[in-house]
Amino acid sequence: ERLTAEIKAEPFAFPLKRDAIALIVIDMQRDFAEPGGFGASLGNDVGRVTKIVPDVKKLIEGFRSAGLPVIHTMECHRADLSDLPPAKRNRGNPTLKIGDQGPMGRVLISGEPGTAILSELAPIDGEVVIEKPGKGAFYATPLGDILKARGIEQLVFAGVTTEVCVQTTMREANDRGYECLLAEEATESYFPEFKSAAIAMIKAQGAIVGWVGSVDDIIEGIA
Ligand code: C5J
Repeated sequence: ERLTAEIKAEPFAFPLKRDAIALIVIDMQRDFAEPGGFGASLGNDVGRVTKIVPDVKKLIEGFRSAGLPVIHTMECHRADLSDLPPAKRNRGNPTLKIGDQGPMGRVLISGEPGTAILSELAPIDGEVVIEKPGKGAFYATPLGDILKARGIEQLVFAGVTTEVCVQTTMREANDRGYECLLAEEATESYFPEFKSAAIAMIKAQGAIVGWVGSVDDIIEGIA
């Protein structure tokens, strides 16, 4: 029998399926959060990302305490760059291109120090970690098969950046039939106005992409 409840959310309550929900934490990597990384090389204020770490941690711990799955993603590429389209490598005129040697190793390359998830938010044994070459976590990854095999039908979203990798993945998930709930304080953008706009467009038209809720309400709902 399916355990159901509701989580307080916008634009209306999220219809929780307690035995079919997972948390997906998008790209909380050093390269997007620390000076000297890829995000900073594009001219961004990475301090905005660091500020959400306590809320992301709280949400991860809420899922772990509830015995529910936590999935992590990392935006990164193979060392030989075979999964990096030139159109992506050359975009944005960054001081450091993907694959270049930077202060934290080769930028956004699998296994390099800067590519790692922030130590406070590191995956623990048994948690799925998806390495993704795109902005969306379903493109060119095993995520869809892993969710299907585990009977996951609903995803709570945290991570960065709200309007890029988080929103792209939410839209990919929504089109694949997942019900998506974004944790508002556990996501951030380098641009505050883009976070607000992404949240507005996600929940508009009766949750056309998904729901938005607070970290506390989500933790209370799954407990
Ligand atoms: C970006 C991401 N913004 N994780 N990556 O390039 O959102």
